[in-house]
Amino acid sequence: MITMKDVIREGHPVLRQIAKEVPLPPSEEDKQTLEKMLEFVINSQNPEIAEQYGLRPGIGLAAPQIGISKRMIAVHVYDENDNLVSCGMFNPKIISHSVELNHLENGEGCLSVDRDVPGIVPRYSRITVKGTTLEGEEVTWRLKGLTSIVFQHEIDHLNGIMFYDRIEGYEGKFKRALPKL
Ligand code: SB7
Ligand code: NI
Repeated sequence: MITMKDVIREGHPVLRQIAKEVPLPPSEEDKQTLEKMLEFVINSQNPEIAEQYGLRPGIGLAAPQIGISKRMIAVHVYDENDNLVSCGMFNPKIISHSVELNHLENGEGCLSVDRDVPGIVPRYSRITVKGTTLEGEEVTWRLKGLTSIVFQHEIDHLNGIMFYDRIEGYEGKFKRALPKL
């Protein structure tokens, strides 16, 4: 199983690389990796398992965070209506987004960042994301609220972007300018 010792910390170049598209249908190996990523995210939210293995709770994980530069993310999050979004996704892509922005009141954190970085991380309020699920289904989902923010955070990892790159006025050793589109 994946534990914190598998999680790559900031400063490692893999977190700054553009992850590669996963050829579809995914190989058995890629599928297994993504299954393990989702298992990690779920485990991290289980107080007993998290305590036993020293996991930091997380609501998402991107493959580059375990040193695999491929476009795969896992998300396990309850939205504001308590609906659960729990999925592994290959090649997630934001195909449209709102003009309106949103942010988490208490900022964001990252399993690859072992410190608090306070500040507002501007995100789109709503996104439409397209991708292929762990089950092999090609899906197009309209997301809002926390779920939308997690997907944006994870897809940023696939593009080598850290959450603090988006914090205006934050300056730190690892901060980078946002890439131009
Ligand atoms: C706050 C936390 C996360 C996403 C959005 C807001 C996830 C934290 C875990 N990760 O580092 C996943 O990349
Ligand atoms: Ni992160």
